[in-house]
Amino acid sequence: MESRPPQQLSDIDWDNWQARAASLVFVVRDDQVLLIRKKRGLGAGKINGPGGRIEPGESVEQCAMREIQEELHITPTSIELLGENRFHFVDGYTTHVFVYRAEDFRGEPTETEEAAPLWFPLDQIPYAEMWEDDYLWVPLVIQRRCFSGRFLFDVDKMIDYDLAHLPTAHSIAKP
Ligand code: 6U4
Repeated sequence: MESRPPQQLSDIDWDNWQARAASLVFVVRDDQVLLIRKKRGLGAGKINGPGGRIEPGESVEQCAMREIQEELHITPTSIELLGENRFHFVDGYTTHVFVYRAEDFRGEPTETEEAAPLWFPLDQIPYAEMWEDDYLWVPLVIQRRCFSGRFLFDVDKMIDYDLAHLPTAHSIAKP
């Protein structure tokens, strides 16, 4: 049956919603955050955290560690899960992004074919060059608070969202 594209979150059947998991990692060190200029894939040209989609057989933590290694050639010494964001695009694309914070890493952030590293002071995060939802929840990552968000996008325009603060990350179910 042909159905109308969703226009708001309530048009989506969230009980049966499915998406490939993905990761984002925000390294926060010395009052700065390490971001990337993404050079290819979804969101190319935007500034974001390093991350990408899960591969068969890996956990979402392993995905987060692999993506930051591939994109910036660094290895976080530890990562902490803080949030999850469900992104639904009106064309039907979905991605379930698990958001991590790291305090430190080994290696030197290095530009690769996928990404260029950029450090920003915590009070100068470049939201105008990031995905439209990021100003809503990146501050929670900086404050080390937990959250769960759902976002409806038409290409890169956010048309609806909700964002819940969570007391802990325990209620986030990982694949
Ligand atoms: P691979 O090839 O797996 O590295 P990539 O293009 O990075 O693919 P994709 O296309 O599924 O993966 O996009 C997932 C990545 O894009 C995750 O790192 C999260 C990020 N992303 C997608 N929509 C986003 C949004 N609205 N806000 C945000 N990050 C988003 O902050």
